[in-house]
Amino acid sequence: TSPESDGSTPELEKAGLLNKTKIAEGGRKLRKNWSPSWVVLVGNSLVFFKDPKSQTPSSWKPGNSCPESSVDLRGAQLQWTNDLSSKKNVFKLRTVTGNEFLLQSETDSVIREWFNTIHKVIDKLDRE
Ligand code: I3P
Repeated sequence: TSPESDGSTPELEKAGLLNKTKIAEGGRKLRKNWSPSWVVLVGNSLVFFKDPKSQTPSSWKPGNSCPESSVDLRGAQLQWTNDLSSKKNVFKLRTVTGNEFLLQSETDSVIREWFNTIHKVIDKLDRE
């Protein structure tokens, strides 16, 4: 049985600090506003927390702090992008509902790990 099918807490896959900006909501373009975000990949969702300074890897747990927003990865699309930002190491995440986010890290290995891990989750959901 998968971690979620027995009703237990979904598995924490990854957590860390990334720069984030939302660039579209329901397909409508938004003005960019980059800010650091504590990002947690848990189960089928990417969850964003504000105020990363006050976050620890355990503080995402239900009741400990309130997420700013979360993204359902089912049907989502992930792609590296050079043209949507002047920053390096940027990828775009697009949800089925037409919300688009850019995620970025100055550290090559960090952003590569995030890309690969999110990609695996999306691929797994595509095969279900
Ligand atoms: C934006 C801000 C962003 C920049 C964006 C600017 O200006 O400088 O950091 O995106 O570029 O428009 P403002 O703060 O006035 O909204 P990048 O850092 O990702 O390049 P863009 O308009 O070319 O997307």
